[in-house]
Amino acid sequence: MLTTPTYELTKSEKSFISQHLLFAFIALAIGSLFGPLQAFEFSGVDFYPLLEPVIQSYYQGLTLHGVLNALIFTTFFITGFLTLTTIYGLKRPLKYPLLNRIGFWTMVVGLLMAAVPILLNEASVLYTFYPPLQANVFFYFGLTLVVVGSWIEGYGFIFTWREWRKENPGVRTPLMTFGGLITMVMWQLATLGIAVEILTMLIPWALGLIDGADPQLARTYFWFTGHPLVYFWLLPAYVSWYAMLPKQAGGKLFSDSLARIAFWLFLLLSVPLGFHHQFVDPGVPAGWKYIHAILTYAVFFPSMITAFTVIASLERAGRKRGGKGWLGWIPKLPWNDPSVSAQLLAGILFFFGGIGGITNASYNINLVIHNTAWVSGHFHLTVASASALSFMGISYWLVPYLRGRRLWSRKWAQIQTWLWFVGMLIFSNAMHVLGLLGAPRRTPLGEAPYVPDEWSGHLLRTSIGGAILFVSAYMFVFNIARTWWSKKLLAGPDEEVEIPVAESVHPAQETPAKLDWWTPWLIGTVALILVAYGPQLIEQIGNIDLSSPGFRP
Ligand code: HAS
Repeated sequence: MLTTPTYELTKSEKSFISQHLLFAFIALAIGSLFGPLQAFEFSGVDFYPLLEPVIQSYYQGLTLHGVLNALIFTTFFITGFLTLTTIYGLKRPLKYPLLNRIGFWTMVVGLLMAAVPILLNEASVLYTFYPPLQANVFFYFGLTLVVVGSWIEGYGFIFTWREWRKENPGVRTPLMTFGGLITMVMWQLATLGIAVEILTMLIPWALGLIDGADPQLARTYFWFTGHPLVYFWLLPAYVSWYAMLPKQAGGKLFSDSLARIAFWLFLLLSVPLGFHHQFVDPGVPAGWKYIHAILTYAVFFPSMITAFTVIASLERAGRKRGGKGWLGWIPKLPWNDPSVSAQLLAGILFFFGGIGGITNASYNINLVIHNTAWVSGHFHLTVASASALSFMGISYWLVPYLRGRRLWSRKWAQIQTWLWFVGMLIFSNAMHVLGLLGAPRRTPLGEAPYVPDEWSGHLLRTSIGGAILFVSAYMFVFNIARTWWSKKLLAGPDEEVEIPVAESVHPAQETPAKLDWWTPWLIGTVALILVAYGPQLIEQIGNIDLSSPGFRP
């Protein structure tokens, strides 16, 4: 039986959140079409010529794959999901619903504005849009609006929380809301990098107001945002792993305090380490690279806390369900719930992604793997699994809840999560091995004359893994679409979908008040960013050299 709902979202709130998810799933459906094209191309099966003149190049397809999946699917899903965790966690409507609607439609306009030049092959600059690759100015305008729209939605969450805070002095912020707020505050700080890059360099350059761009400074601006971008993708999955999954597994969160410490450490450490993407950049002094490498090792820590705390919570749940021995609790977890299996499998894949991340972070080893297929293997285990597979798992209860309809097929959902897991193991392992053998990333290897025989088996595995992932992605899209417009409404209390809210073993109110106190953490975060980036930004801006002309692939 359901526990008494503490707050029932209104129809209009459910519809607003649904609009976010609709755009997210459309982006995923289109973006996922290009995944297998790249993967099959690796085995010499090149479908791109068949798509001409609509899609004119491998790089246009790769840009669509990266922008739609890594930027649009994630941003729309995350802002929709965090709207829910704000409203449901605080048990109150948004303070300024119109503000959040403005934010949402700003993102939509930005999406459409960026999509047109990409589809016209006027912005095949990949999701990192590094100059001197130059896109049509509307691509930059569009991305700017997507970011500004997410800022506005984030402020809407913060204003809602502040009003709740005034009315509930001394009460701990509900964990699902707390994690969402950390995510959006970190995002507001992190996106300052690309805001400065686009507004002060790329748009004037694309408009012809300045002769050229400064690729080195542009990369520094980009990676100021680029690494915390990954935690913008990851933390909403962590909100579910901490604040919902323990309940779905039939247990409780092992420690509310540890969860909050992990989120605070992500606020503190997400931004000041972007030079670990620039270990080979000539314009960044080695000393600063070392400092960012050390900070990268530090940001590893909150994820290790998460691994410990979430698995401890799952172990308690598994033992409550009769699990015995060291590992007997694992099969006792509710693997038959596709929302749970998706998130457990996402977590297992993320272990491998995390180990790869710490490998990337080591300055000398990075010189071996940088710009190789290894990195693509890494981020398919992280954003495409830890985040994307978790978002699919969340959708398996969230879409039925929002739409008041039964999930079309639990069986399909079950199979989909395991197909993603198996396909990703094959795909990402092949990409990691190819990277170690020297295969470059962002390169149509199928037609490359330099491909040695020793790569062929791994290129084939990449294609096989990619095909399995494509089937899994479209099983998800089809299942969600059938649910979205299903005629089978949820009928009666036994069918109602509950928003999972995990209690913690020790009540959240016992968590030290300091772990709900923003000022010192915000001051520390800004201070660390200034220390880690200030001197280098001053030096690189002081030496700015806007002489690199743009070119289009
Ligand atoms: Fe990364 C490059 C370092 C995490 C995404 N990363 C990338 C790129 C992307 C990306 C997209 O230091 C390519 C960018 C480009 O286009 O050039 N990354 C790290 C490190 C971490 C890390 C140290 N990355 C992520 C996450 C991402 C992401 C998260 C997306 C969501 N990454 C790098 C570096 C590069 C890089 C360099 C540059 C490489 C180069 O040279 O270009 C850490 O945050 C990782 C910590 C993670 C762990 C794992 C903890 C495990 C957990 C699972 C628990 C299990 C559960 C389930 C709950 C320590 C939490 C259990 C199941 C049961 C059955 C019990």
